[in-house]
Amino acid sequence: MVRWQKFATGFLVDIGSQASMHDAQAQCLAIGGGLATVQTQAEAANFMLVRKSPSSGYYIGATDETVEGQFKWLSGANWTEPVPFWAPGQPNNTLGTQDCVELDGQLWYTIECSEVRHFICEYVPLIV
Ligand SMILES: [Ca+2]
Repeated sequence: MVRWQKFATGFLVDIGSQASMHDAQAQCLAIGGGLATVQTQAEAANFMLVRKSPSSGYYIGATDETVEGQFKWLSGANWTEPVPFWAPGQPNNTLGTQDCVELDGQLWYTIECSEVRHFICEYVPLIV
C-alpha cells in the first residue's frame, strides 16, 4: 500500500527504495506518479519533509540528458530559471557525464544518472 501524503501542490511519497534515475522513474510510474518536480520553496519544503532518509541524497525528476546544460522536468513542467536550489558551483556536469540531479541536504547537485539514490514520487491529480 502506497501512503501518499497530500500537499497543496499534489501528493508525495517516499516508497523507501533506492535506484538509478530511470529505474526510480519507472518505479514512480508504476504507482501512478513520476519523480517529483520541485519548482517552488513550498515544494522543496514538502519534498524534504517526506524523505524517510533525510541524511541521504535523493533524485528529483530533472535531467539534461537530451541537450547538455538544458535541464527538463520529467513531468513536463516548465523549467524556470533562475533555479534557487543549486549548490554553489552547480550545475557543474563533472566529466561531462552528470545529467541527473540529486537533492542532498537542501541543495541540488548534478550526478550520473546510473548512481543509485533514494527518490520521491509525486502524483498530481487533475483536481487536488
Ligand atoms: Ca549534464
